[in-house]
Amino acid sequence: MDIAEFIQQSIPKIEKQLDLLIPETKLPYNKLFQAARYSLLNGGKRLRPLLTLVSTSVLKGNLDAALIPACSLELIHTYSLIHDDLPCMDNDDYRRGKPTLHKIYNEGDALLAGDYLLTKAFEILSEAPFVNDHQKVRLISTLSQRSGGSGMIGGQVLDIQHTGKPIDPEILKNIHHHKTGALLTASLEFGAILSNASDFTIQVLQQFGSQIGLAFQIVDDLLDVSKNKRENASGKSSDQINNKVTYLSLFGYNEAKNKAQELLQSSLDVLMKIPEETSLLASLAKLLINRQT
Ligand code: GRG
Repeated sequence: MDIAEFIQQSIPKIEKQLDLLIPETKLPYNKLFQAARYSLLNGGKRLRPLLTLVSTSVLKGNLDAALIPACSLELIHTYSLIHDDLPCMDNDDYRRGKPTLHKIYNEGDALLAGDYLLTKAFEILSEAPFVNDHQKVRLISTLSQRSGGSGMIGGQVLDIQHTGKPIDPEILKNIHHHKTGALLTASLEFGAILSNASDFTIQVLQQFGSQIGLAFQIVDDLLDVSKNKRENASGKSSDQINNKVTYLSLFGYNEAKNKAQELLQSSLDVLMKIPEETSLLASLAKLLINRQT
């Protein structure tokens, strides 16, 4: 099976599972679930669940067991986007072409929907079918580290700390290593944990994740600017409005593009260190880094 077929088969399963995980209720506070669904079922690329399913498949793990853990990553990702869009952070009005959650509801409801998705992610991991207790503990530990203070949240704090100030490439790399790379790395590690892979394989996937995480962020910076040139009257991206240093502002278009390609190439080299047939993962990395939208 090639990556296009794999994605075509996997996306409907991920979408269906996400829909089932957060149903509407008859509770008097049903708006919590409606708000969470508004952001969760809103057309993301589902990249993190896909990375888990592809890494599980490459390492010959059980794909049925991987589905709920894969979705837990999307819950965390969605919470981070909701909180990142809030007025106290990036103050964004639109996400994926639609009004952000706090614009439809209000700040308090959006904050709580994010909190709910965050806690729900760990709830579903602790109850995941076909996953043994040892694997559950490793998944929970990995997700809390990668999304917490030593990962995504740490990266967000570092980002805010440096907003509006000149920063050098090493600091920018460190911000995105934490903010973007950590959750992508967790997605790959999930596949390894579910497949009982060796520590060596996990280390290789961590290196691969870190490199594609940075390359993905560079491409996101480049696409963000071209998208905003087309869609905004100001032609400015949220990063530009918020006075944030990006790979584009630091290196310029051509050098940033070259950097993404260099990182992609070194990620593919790293992948060759494990004996398994990894072409599905390599193809997904190429798709991500060469995407145009
Ligand atoms: C608020 C705790 C907290 C963390 C925020 C992830 C994050 C940290 C902020 C989101 C903004 C941002 C630019 C993050 C970098 C990661 C990134 C490129 C996110 C977009 O991910 P995609 O492209 O999004 O996978 P879709 O819409 O496809 O789900």
